[in-house]
Amino acid sequence: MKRREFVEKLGIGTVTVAAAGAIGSVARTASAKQTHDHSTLDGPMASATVVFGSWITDPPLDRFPNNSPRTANNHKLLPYTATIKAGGSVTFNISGTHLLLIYGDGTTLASITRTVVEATPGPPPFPGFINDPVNRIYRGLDPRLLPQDRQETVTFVEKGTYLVVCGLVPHFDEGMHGFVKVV
Ligand SMILES: [Cu+2]
Repeated sequence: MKRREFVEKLGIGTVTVAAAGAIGSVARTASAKQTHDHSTLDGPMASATVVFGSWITDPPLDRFPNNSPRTANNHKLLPYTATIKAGGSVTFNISGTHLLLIYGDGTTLASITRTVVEATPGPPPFPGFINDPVNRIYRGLDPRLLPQDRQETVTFVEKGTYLVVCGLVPHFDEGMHGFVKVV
């Protein structure tokens, strides 16, 4: 099905035309943002995979049937810098208790305000998460609610160098981070 047919079937086309006619280019921009982007992007830089924490195997680790020992997790982003084309995506392969935070072009670790939320005295105690929304383009799922090991795939529209950080307080404090370069 062609894109225009699809839009018309949904009845979006009529609304877009009416809105654009009434209030001009602002309405057109807003409606364009609400429509899914079905353009294509090819080549090896259309997407990348970043390991966001991984399990250590020296000494050997036995997680069966459901064991995620805090001390057996390697708090690294691999690669440290992933490069993709604008409009592409990065899949973060998350292993362990981590919170994915992504900040816009030019953000540094030092520029993030260390505001802590969700810390609980326990038992067991929980150290909480960093919550600084300034320049933040993405905050991932709460790792307390899920299987710890999961994937989150994020789209990057604008060119720039994005800072990727773990928002779990002790990991943030030790500097668990990397970058996504969008070219
Ligand atoms: Cu972490």
